[in-house]
Amino acid sequence: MLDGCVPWPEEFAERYRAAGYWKDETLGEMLRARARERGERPALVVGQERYTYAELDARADRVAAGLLALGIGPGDRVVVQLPNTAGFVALIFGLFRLGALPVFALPAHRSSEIGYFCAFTGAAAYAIPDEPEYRALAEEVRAGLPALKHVLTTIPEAEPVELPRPDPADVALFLLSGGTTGVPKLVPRTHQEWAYSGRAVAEACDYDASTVHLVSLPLGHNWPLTHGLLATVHAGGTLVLASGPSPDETFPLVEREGVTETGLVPGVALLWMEAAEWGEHDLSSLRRVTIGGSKLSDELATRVEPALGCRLQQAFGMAEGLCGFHRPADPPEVVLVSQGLPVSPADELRVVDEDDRDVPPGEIGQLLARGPYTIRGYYRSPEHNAQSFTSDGFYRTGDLVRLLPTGHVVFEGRVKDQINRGGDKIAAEEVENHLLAHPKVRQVALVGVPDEVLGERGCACVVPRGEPPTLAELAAFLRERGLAAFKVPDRLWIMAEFPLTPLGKVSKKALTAMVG
Ligand code: J2J
Repeated sequence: MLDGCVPWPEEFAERYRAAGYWKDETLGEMLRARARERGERPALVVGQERYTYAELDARADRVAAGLLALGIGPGDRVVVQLPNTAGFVALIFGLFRLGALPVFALPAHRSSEIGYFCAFTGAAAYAIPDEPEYRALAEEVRAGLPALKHVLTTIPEAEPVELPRPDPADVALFLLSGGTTGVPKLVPRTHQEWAYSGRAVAEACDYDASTVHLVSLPLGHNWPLTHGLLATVHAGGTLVLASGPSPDETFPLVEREGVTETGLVPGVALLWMEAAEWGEHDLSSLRRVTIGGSKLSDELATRVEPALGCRLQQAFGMAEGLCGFHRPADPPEVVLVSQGLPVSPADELRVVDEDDRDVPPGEIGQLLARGPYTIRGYYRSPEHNAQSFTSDGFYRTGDLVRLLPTGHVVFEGRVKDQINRGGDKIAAEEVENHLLAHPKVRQVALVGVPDEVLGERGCACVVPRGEPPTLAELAAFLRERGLAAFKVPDRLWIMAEFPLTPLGKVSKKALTAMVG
């Protein structure tokens, strides 16, 4: 396995292979298999562009050859920051075929994040849309990064060539962790286990060739990548991409393409429900919407099916692996109050107290997870790994949950210092570190405050140094430092001093109660 990554112990790898979870198949071969079986079937629709499986497969081969001709080869890292386009899909399958590793950035990331991803992974290339804003961003991060040889504003293509086969057990890509630390952590995923996560989602959701899945969230996130791209390709269905979740764009697409499935964060689901009341578009092809990424309130959950005229399913998951979806046979009383059931029979879940002891069944504790598609460690992070994983390989999710007798997971809160702003995860420490560099900030703590649409928003609690800063000043400062806009606090709370815990640490719990 790639240097800096933590492999599964052989005993587990053996078990996962024997049970058929891990197959001797790369991600590139997964697409090839579909193209062989059903080459003429529609695979991908983006605007007016349409690709059959055979066409997408052929383009992936040309992209792999085009990358190689540029000098990008097996093992090279490529930071991918593209909107939801056909080029995005072709590029990543080209990279998988070549054995080069995409690092999935989000469109909202700016120089602070992108510079870090490029430097930390030693990226050879950075793929961006051909737009002035992204070209300027690329110029900015390129200075001081000699390893970054290419900025790709178009997807290179060339006559297909024979390529060595990547090892299915090796790392195929990097996802970003929502994280809780000062700098984002990178999640290495291998061909065979990540492919399995897509397969397991397809099976849990009963996907088949008639599935038409619309992705309107940024595709470079684990949820749309596995539930949208991988599960759909596995089932031989059709993937439809929208540039964003606005009903103006997505509703006509649902109608035109006969979309049957889509995934939405709760805030977007609310928007869709309101827009559906206008009844301007025929949404009757929708069989189901899946809501996840942040907690869907029980109240909103009851309104989804009547408003959208299709079934509701909830989903939870994490870039680190474990994910859960409801099953078609789950009764409404389970679907309305839980976030889903783990997708693999081999997922191992523990719910523990502060001393890592299992809590009694049905009680709330931190969720720990281990299994055939949950990582054993972050990339090149031995110190974080010692904290984020138990000695026997369980990932500490930082989520407070309880389990129903049926095994369904109910999200009850968090122990990790992270804000979930409508599905966008913000590591408090990362933003605090930036704010501490502001001359008017003496002490700072970022906490979440409840928000009806987004679930939570960020509030910066600041003890000033002399004259207090304004929110606008802090926002401009963070943007100047190249931080993604969704991490900029929505509120500012100026205080003379912070409440402390008995140990003398800043009490975020007390702060949250004060500002909430
Ligand atoms: C409450 N919190 C949730 C939910 C995720 C499927 C779906 C989502 C993600 C994802 C994903 C939640 N209710 N329904 O990767 O495959 C919070 C938890 C979790 C964190 C992970 C997938 N669904 N969360 O959101 O890596 O706190 O993945 O630990 O972005 O989101 O975030 P992320």
